[in-house]
Amino acid sequence: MKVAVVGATGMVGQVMLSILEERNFPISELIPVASEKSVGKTVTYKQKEYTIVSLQDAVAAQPDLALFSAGGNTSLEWAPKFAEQGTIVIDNSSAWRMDPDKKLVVPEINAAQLTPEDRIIANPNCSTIQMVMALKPLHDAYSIKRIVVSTYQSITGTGVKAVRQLEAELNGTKAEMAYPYPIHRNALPHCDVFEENGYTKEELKLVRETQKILDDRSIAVTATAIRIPVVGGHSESVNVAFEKDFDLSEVKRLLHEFPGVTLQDNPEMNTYPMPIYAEGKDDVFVGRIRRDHSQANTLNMWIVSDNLRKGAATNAVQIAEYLIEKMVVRS
Ligand code: 11C
Repeated sequence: MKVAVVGATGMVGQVMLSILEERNFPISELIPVASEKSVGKTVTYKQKEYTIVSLQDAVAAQPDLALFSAGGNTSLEWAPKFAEQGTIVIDNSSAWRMDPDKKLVVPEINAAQLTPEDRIIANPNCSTIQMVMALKPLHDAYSIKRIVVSTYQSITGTGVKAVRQLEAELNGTKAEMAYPYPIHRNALPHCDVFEENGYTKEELKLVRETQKILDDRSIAVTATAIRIPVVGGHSESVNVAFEKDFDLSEVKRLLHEFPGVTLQDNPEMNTYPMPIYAEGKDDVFVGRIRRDHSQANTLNMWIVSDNLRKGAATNAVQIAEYLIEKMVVRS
């Protein structure tokens, strides 16, 4: 396949290239794409250098697949230009996620919805992906009524500017500020921008995307998203109320059996998920599973995943692999 990686120099783009390589994705021609200031520079893929091209040149090259991680505005403008000529676009931005005509896909949950007519496919937000991965088998078994989620999000979700801010704070040097406040030794109750209703966009993504992926608008979701000085992944404290009662050992079995989920839950041994250990892995890790005794049929758990991998690049590549496997596109 001729594959364009749009946003190839960004944090997700770089991980995307690593994952395509690790998984030996069938690429006949790689087309790395980035903003005008990076055109002519190179990226490395399978120990070879590839020259970065402009979006215009990438469209002209007519790739079979374009993996976009270049922000919402670039996706809104350019994804249709690729799609119109037959390229399948898998878009990692928020641009198309809530478009009723676009599928919002986590392969383990709803890839079966995909058809050859889907030309722009939306990859969900990282914090949503890891939460729905853990919730899907439980929703199927007990039917979710309400979710209360608080996130503890890695600075890599903001991008390289945030990583530089933290490094500068640690080294006592100067860097451009990604956040309105220091991030070292801090916790910012502020991920993405504030909306008029007092929630941030990140919090609203957790509400709306969860309902769309689980295909159930009746699920009540409320979220608080926090940025912390961590790089390995996002963590989430999730309180979930079900219609039906559950058995804790069955909850653990369902999570253990769900593809892409790893159970790490043994308090006696201090075993629970942590971002430092989730970094570089593709799974979603779940632990601290316990009954909420303050309310009927309610569970608490802790979910951790590498936001650049399953939360972004891995999920996008898995969608592409599904399309190939089901012959929606030729490889
Ligand atoms: C963060 N979740 O950690 C964001 C990054 O809508 O794709 C990804 C933003 C998005 O800040």
